[in-house]
Amino acid sequence: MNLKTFLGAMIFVAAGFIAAPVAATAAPIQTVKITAHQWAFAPSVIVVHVGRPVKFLMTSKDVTHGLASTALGIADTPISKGKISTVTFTPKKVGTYRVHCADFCGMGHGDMVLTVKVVN
Ligand SMILES: [Cu+2]
Repeated sequence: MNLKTFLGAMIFVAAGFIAAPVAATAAPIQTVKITAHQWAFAPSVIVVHVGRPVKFLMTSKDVTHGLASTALGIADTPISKGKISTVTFTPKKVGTYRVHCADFCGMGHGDMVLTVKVVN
């Protein structure tokens, strides 16, 4: 190993030490349990943070519901009775997002809303 290679290796190792604490302090994923039922989500309001990944663990007490939000980056995810559906997203912008149930679930479907408040 010549000097140039050695110095290169040392910089590589040093960069690893510098990078490690940054990775360790990254915001841990926020997990939120959500239960859907005709015709509401419980909890109905969820507070999340810009840049912090969020994982929703969702289940239904009755029929199939769903969640989807282009604005929040939530992929269209069905929520079925007796199953746990998960969806992960990272909020990008502060705001209050009204996310409607994405699967027709009966009379009150139009009013079935999950409010997601994105804060810093
Ligand atoms: Cu619905």
